[in-house]
Amino acid sequence: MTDLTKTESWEALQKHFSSFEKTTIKDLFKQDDKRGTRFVAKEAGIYFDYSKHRVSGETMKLLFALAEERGLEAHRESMFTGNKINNTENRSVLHTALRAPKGSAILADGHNVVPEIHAVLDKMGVFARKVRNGEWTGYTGKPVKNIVNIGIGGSDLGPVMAYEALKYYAARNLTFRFVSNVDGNDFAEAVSDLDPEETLFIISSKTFTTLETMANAQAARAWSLKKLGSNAAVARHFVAVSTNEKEVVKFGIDPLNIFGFWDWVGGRYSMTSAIGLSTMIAVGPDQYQQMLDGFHQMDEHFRTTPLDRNIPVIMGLLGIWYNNFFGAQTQAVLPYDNYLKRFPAYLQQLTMESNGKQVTSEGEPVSYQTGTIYWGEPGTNGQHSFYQLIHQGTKLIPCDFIGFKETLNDLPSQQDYLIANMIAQGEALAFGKTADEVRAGNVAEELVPHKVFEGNRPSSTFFLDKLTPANLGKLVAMYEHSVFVQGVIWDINPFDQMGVELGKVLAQNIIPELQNKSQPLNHDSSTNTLIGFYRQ
Ligand code: G6Q
Repeated sequence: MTDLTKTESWEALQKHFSSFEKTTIKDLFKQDDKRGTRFVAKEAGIYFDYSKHRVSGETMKLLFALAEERGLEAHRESMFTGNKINNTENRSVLHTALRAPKGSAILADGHNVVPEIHAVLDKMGVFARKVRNGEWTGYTGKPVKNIVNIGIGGSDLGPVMAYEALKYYAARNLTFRFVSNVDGNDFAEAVSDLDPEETLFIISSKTFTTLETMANAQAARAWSLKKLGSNAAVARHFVAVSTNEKEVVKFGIDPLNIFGFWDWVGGRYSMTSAIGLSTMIAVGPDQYQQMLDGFHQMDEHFRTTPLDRNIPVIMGLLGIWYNNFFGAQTQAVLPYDNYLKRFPAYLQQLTMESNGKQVTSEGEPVSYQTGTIYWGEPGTNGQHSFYQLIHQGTKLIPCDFIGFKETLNDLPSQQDYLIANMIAQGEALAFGKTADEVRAGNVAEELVPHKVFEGNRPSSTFFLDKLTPANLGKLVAMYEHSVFVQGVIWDINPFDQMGVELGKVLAQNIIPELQNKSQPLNHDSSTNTLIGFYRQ
């Protein structure tokens, strides 16, 4: 692919940027009093207001031209039709097939994957129903009441986020816990008040070799068997979500209780695979299906809607505009819904593991910035901590506000306070408060500069009806596809994660050095000293 910075549309954007850079959001609203209704996309049940961005109609036109020049539409089709776009691992990327309706046909290596996806979904459904209605009993005959998902990274963040997001819809007679960290304290706290007779472990690991997950699975097995006695209990208290049947069976899990998936599902794209088993048990197969339908609706929107109304495309391109032209380093995600408290953490992996890449798909060093840093917390909590820097600091931080018109719990006045705050933040960031406006409030002159808000700080607002399983699916898919859009523009592979490997390998070297104090150390002087400190 042509170097991004040498493309015609990039050069046009650069030229446009130098004349446009100083235009403020206030100017843009003055120039066009309909901006607040024109820079809006209403698609797939999402109201997406991007009017408070530092873009004109011309900017958007040039950004869409960039997407076209980089072949976004063809790449998108390649992903949806199972081409091996994960070139470094020679794999298709078919998380969108996981939510395709029964009866559709999507080929990977010439083979329709949809029937096997639905076979796993049906199997998950049967199992989830048994657990939910108390039919799935433990080794001593007691119904299972506690579900502990053990997994890490992509085998943890989606399940935790979805459980928290959909807690309102979850079976309240069941307890859900999530263990990920190799720090034994994570496991110990998760099970401290649980009874092994009533506890089911879901060992979620695509590879079934991940150090953290295997260590926690062994701890869970020892904890269970201490009370239950017999190895035969494992089959009633452990199920696995994995692609590695051989290792699962070695662990002692009944092959009938393996929920499989495929190598064309990347870890951080796996929450709609069998990795979602804990979510399905929590909300039930019907509501889980509604979540999948929401994902699919967004997939279809992304696949078929023209670029200029396509929400993930617009989001991805705005990200490029700030990252590569304004030099913004980070992007805040600020859900105004407490159920979405783990959503920013989930997005951190999705966005940063995908697009934190320093070479192009062909292995050439990139000559431009890639992967924006994503971070955030639910509003209004963040307003009382880090929003200060977003409003009056020296950094440009585009924000995503996410809100719902209806609240799930019946406290309507609090819902008004919540949404008023979300809307007010976008307004304050964009328009600020001038020195004259501050003075009009009879402020002592020496305090005026401290109370000025320069404004011109961009934000998107996403408004949905309410936090349903379907709407959660749409939101996740929307970010997945915006990550893809950016990967195409930057010509990087968002679907591998070589960067997490080195630390894992080095840790394997250090483990025996910690356990055997006489083993000589051949690291650098800092690493040697740290190991020595621990050994003492
Ligand atoms: C995600 C990454 C990574 C992965 C974990 C867990 O895209 O590949 O976060 O999900 O390392 O891997 P396993 O599921 O194989 O245990």
